[in-house]
Amino acid sequence: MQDRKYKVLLVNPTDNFSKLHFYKEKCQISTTLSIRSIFAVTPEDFEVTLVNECFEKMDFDVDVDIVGITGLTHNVKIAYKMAQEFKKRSKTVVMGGYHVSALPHEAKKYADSVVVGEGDIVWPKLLQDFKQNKLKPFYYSKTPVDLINLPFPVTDSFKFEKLGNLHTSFPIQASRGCPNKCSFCAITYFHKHQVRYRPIEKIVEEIKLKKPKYIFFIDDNLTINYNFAKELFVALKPLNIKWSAQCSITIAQHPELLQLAKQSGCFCLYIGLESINQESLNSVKKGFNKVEEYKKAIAKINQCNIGIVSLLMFGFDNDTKKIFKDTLKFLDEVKILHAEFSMVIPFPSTPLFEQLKKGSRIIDYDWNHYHPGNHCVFKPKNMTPNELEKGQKWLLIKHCLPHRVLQRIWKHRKNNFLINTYLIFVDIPYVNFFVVPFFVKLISIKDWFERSVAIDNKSGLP
Ligand code: B12
Ligand code: SF4
Repeated sequence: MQDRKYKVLLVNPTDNFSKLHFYKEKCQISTTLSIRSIFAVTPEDFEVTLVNECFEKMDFDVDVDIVGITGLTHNVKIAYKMAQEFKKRSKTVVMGGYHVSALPHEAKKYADSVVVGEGDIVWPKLLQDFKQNKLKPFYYSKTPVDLINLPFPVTDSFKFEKLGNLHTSFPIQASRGCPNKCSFCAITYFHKHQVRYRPIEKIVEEIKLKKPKYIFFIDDNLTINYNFAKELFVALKPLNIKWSAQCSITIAQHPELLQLAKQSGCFCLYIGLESINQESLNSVKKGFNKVEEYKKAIAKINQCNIGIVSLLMFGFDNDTKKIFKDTLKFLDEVKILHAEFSMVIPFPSTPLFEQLKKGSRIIDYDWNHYHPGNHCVFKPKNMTPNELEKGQKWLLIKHCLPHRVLQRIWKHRKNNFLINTYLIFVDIPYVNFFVVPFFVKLISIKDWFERSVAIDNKSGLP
């Protein structure tokens, strides 16, 4: 075994949306902890560089021994292309993350080794094997990783990045996994319904150490365990932070928890309403969302002065073309800050993917198209793919028309006016590209321009 320091490069590849200069996309992608967590468990005899390709031009000729690349389904082709470029230069390439864990044999065509599942325990082993020239083609994370002793993710190593402000909130993970079985959700196969929690004192210690002002809890469902959530919110109170998180609408059934959330600094919740059609929800095993209770639940959350961004999907088997108009009407009636729309996407290995594949209903296996905004990749039951694409675009345009935007700002005028106005605007396509970078003073105009040019000139991408 040699005793020199080996060099590892860990890369977060860009995606086709970020390439369009949507500033929000780029900044938000910074909130991922995937390779930051891998960095944290890398043994000290390896020197690590992180690259977030959304912001930095990838230098394929960089002097490294081994490259680790993450990726989601919609950007995995970019990740594969990147792996090929590194392999051409005789670098050892390892891939990990949701998509390659679902389809490890597909990824193996591009990488020397593929990590299936969580990387925290297997990555150090893989690196030792690499040093001894014994790299295996696949590494499987067989048991769910215990979060108790995990080191804090490395959060200060991407260039061009200022985490912890409103726009690029500081990512913290309090738990992993979700016990629910929604058939479209990639968490279901990846974490196999096993939920694990970090010790609350460690979360507090991390916040005290890194001192962020704004935090985004990247958990899939922060309030799935009410006792844990309560304890967490109590512990957050003295820290004087502002935070947002993803959770389920069922939080509204727990007024005490909502109050604690607000008192501990919660300003916004991202809630997967998914659909206003109960039959659709039932069909994808999300029947615990009760449409008839939505309005009351939203009102209760708003009463606590917490803003809601609701996530909605279209194209379920019980959806007809009427769903778009019905959803617009619903959104006009309720007080939410903003809604994000997505066509149903069957991510590989989810029960939904298997079901649609079995019924020969998947019409497009180009992973570039597995992004919510653009393409319908399957045959919906009650409309054509084209009608689904058009319907979702129609809804997005209607939802973002100036009078509706102003109405939403007006409805939220009494609470967190600036933050809410910002959150509403930032989700409007193009606004975030032109206005946000200067508004949040993330970067100077000169830096912003140079970054855009750097991204345009990026080489080696499909
Ligand atoms: C933060 C987050 C975001 C952020 C940042 C996105 C980004 N690109 O990184 C925002 C809010 C922008 C976002 C948006 C979207 N997201 Co998102 N997001 C997450 C979330 C909640 C946390 C990610 C994270 O940091 N996890 C913590 C880290 C530690 O876990 P991890 O990523 O699994 O990494 C571990 C292993 O996978 C492995 N690993 C990962 N990479 C590598 C690399 C190497 C080399 C190795 C060895 C190991 C390894 O080791 C790590 C440590 O154990 C996940 C769900 C989740 N809980 O993970 C969804 C998730 C990743 N998102 C998902 C989706 C679908 C989206 C959207 C398409 C949704 C939409 N409707 O718009 C968009 C896409 C935006 C974009 N352009 O990327 C899906 C992805 C499914 C898939 N097959 O691709 C997930 C899994 C959610 C879900 N329930 O299905 N998201
Ligand atoms: S969609 Fe939300 S509630 Fe359903 S399994 Fe995924 S994380 Fe859990």
